Amino acid sequence: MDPRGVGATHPDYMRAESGVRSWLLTKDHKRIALMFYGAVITFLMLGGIFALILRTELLTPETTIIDPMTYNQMFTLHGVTMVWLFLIPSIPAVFGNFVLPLMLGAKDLAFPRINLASFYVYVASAIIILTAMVLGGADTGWTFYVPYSSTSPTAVTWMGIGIFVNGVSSIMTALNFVVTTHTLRAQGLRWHRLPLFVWAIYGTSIIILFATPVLGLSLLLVAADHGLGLGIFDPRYGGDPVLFQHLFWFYSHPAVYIMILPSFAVISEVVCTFSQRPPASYRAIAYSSLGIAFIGFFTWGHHMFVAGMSEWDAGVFGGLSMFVAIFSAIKVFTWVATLRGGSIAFSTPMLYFLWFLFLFVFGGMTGVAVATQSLDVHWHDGYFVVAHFHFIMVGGALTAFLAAAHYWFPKMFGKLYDERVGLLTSVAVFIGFVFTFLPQFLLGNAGMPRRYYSYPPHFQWLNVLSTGGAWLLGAGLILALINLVVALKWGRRAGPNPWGSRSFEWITSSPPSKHNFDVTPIIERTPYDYHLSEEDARARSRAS
Ligand code: HEM
Ligand SMILES: [Cu+2]
Repeated sequence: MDPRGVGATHPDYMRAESGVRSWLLTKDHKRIALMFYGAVITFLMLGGIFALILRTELLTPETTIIDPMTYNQMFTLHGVTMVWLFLIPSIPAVFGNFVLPLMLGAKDLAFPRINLASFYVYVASAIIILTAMVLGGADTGWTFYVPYSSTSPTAVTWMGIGIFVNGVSSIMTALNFVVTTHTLRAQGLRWHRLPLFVWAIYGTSIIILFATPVLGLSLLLVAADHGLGLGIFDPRYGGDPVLFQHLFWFYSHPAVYIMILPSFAVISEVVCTFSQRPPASYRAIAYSSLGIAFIGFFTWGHHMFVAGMSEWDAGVFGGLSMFVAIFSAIKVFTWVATLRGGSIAFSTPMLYFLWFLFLFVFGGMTGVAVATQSLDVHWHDGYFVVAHFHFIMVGGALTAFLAAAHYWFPKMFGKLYDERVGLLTSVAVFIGFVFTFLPQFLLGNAGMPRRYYSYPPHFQWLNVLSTGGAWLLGAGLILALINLVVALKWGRRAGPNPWGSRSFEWITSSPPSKHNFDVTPIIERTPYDYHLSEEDARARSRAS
């Protein structure tokens, strides 16, 4: 038998063809996923460098390394890079692309060419955004609030166009996932047998399809206001700046779920695999993703409590926002209940799950607090909000990204990484994270505003803690990357299913062959049948 596993008679997808062309023009979802992988990691590093420059500047109350104007551009570039070039595409375009067809027992996504096009549109958007950075950057913050953004002397027009193009890429990927889930499921794979990963990616795709066009068009209009003086939002020409905020947050609040639902997708798989248990309630996890996707569209007003809103409206928006927290809590309780009575393995992905759980719950509860108008008026535009959204977006989405990177590493590359180094880097990431962002809640509550270049000296000690934490976090991430890169070359061979998971992507060899499965699978069970013996499960999920 091939060491890659059962039935691996064909060469794996990485060696099936060779040469640069065979990669750049590939229609294989697995290769496209790897190209996205390279790209999003590059942008994570770029965004990380911007972040370290920002934090280093804030080490002292006055000038440390850069001037105020550069500081403004730096936080804008950091936000734009992290949100649109890393967080939004990361889990769906890399892991979704790679494992979703495998989980469905399909040969590829429904539209392989659109998948490849989506990658190039993403690259084009990155090039436009990078060009804008070189042409003077932007100093508006990632939210591009008008009227400042329509008058700023920086390259706002280019940024707007770049983000518009980026949205096109994400819509193409989302469409592909939705159609694939509907049409390419293996024989026997009913909706209630889908891995929970698929449900959450499906929910994410639905949000992308409804929300992203609104953002794309709003930023295109900002670009037009800035470049052509169109006057949709610019009050000088009769435009309405508050309208911009409505449109921006109509996308950008759901966008936070575009960033976090894929994390839920990963976490659900990790929890079941490493406790060798079915989810405590499959339906609760599956349907709450759809609930979040739906309710997420009615909460955007919580970003505008201080933009002129009646107390009645603020109450309604606050209440609806808290509704989302109920769905998230359902998930959290279900994951924790899944652990009960399981045989738990504290491997690297499982450790990331624990960090995820702590940071997400903490960040989510501060969300409930800021959704209360009376509290938000005090915290708005301060470091409390910065801490809140980093707890969720970095603490939630980045930890899940790292969990996924370790969890599917053997499937993607056929190798095992060093577990001890994995655990160590994971601990460094967590401690670095807590030191970076916990002090920011205190800073915000004490009155330090966000986006400020200098601050009163008595805020310094908290800023020093935060900056030190950021360096440690950066070091942890680099070490995690090195560990995985080393494993690519020197790691031990992984069999088809090193974690003993029952999910369908582990049925095929590691790494999979070009067409995923050598025999078209028939699925006669659920992906969490831990009560079956491994042979039994295998027999119920393979064609003969
Ligand atoms: C699901 C994960 C979540 C993510 C990724 C997230 C992300 C964010 C981001 C990025 C911001 C800052 C936007 C800016 O730059 O101005 C923010 C602000 C806010 N979030 Fe969340 N959030 C999440 C969950 C929640 C929940 C569950 C609630 C309410 C129950 C909530 C309530 C708020 C409020 C009220 C603000 C505005 C605060 C202000 O600007 O004063 N968030 N969030
Ligand atoms: Cu929001």
